[in-house]
Amino acid sequence: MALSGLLLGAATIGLRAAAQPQEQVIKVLARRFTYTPNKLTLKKGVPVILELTTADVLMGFNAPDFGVRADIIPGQVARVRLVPDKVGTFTFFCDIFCGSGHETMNGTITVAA
Ligand SMILES: [Cu+2]
Repeated sequence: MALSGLLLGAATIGLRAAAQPQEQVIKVLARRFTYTPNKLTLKKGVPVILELTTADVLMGFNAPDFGVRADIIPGQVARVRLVPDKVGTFTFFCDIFCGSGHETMNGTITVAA
């Protein structure tokens, strides 16, 4: 009885995993005063996970058009989910002062239909 319940549970988890495709993970490395990559190309309606890390100091990641922002703390991975819900080219930028050059620390998110 207990065993069959366990098996049923395992099968349900399997089905759920199959029904929901894994979201693409995009790693973005920040360093004074750039992001790598600094151009992201996404498809409308296909959410992605951004894994943000910094090679040197505390950085920010802000993509206001998609309501996404994060602190990128040295030694940690900041994970944010971005839902590209509109087509066009949008800017993301560092919103934590990180030195002279900070003002030009940005990149673009291009969303295609
Ligand atoms: Cu900065």
